Amino acid sequence: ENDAENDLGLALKTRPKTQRPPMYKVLLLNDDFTPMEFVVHILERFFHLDHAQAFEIMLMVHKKGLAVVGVFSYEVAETKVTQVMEFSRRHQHPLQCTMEKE
Ligand code: TYC
Repeated sequence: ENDAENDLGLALKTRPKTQRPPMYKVLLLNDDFTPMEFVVHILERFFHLDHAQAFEIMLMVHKKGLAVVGVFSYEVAETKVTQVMEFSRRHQHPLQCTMEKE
């Protein structure tokens, strides 16, 4: 904490602005073609979710159109997006993964 003084000479307590790095949501988007089991596999492999959590998030995306998979620093979020996009492309699935500032 910092002490400050206003122009009446009164000591004030002010909070120093602690800068936290911005965090990024990683979003998974629904499509009509990617198999459900493939999405579950992606969530287990790249987001370290157990099978039940992975299945739950996959179903949420399937029903709602998209879901937040996790919240990460910029670098980690970007790595996850790249991993998902490359792995999906390599298996010829149109799965889309994006990131968004929180
Ligand atoms: N909608 C897909 C299907 O019915 C499953 C799916 C779920 C696809 C989540 C993408 O991010 C996704 N096979």
